[in-house]
Amino acid sequence: NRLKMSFEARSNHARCPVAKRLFQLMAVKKSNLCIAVDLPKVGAILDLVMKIGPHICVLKTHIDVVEDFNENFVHSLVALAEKYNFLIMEDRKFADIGNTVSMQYGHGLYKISQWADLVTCHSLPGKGVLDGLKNGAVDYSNKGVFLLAEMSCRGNLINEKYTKDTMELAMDGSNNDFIAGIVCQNPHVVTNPGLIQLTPGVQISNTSDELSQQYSSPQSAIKEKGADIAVVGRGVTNSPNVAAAAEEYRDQLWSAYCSRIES
Ligand code: BMP
Repeated sequence: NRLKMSFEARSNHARCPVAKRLFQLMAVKKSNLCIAVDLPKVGAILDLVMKIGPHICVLKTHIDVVEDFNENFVHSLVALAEKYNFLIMEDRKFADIGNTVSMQYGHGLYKISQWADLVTCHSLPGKGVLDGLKNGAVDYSNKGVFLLAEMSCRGNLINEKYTKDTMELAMDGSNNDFIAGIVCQNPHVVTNPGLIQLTPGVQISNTSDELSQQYSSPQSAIKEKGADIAVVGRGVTNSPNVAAAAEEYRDQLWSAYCSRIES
């Protein structure tokens, strides 16, 4: 049962090298917190990352909300990722035919494959979307994908069959060296201990926003929903003291993980 296993033990089951690296990083850093930095200005993002860097295992970006994007920005992000030892995930949610996602991943303004260790991807187009992403990376052996099997927002159209079929796609022998994990909301989706469950929609002080987002507490995300890594966005970024907020979420999430594997 992967929910009872330590991240160290699970690193031996990972087929994707980046997932292995991430399991080990989490164990060493004692963090299963991913922060979503959904801010429009480069300066504000870098300022925030310098404060939260010590507490996170993954920094999640939406590069297309940045108004003053430039190449130096991604160089600075990569330097901060090395300094504080975290991975960068671009939450692009690729969802097109292979040829298109290959260009979206490797080319265009953002050249995502050059700086993001991890990306998110919808399973909707099927195997072609993964082949396209592999094609868009110069060397995909140091890259990984998180496939969306479920979403956190109220009213989303994903059903049980879609989730099950997504897991079949993820476990397919030709993809499993590239799939680092699964984005989902319940503990029964991910059974393979080598895959990492990423769960967004986590906040301490709110249960929803005005645009259908639904939140659970750090404890519920880890112990009831089966998250390995929890994604926290506005719970930290809207806080008056982001460093203290990041530390608080990190402590709560890590204790919940420790109590899950010990119980
Ligand atoms: P917040 O904690 O501020 O609601 O941010 C959640 C983050 O996680 C956003 O960046 C959003 O795009 C992402 N996300 C989500 O909320 N639900 C999902 O099902 C998948 C996501 O990637």
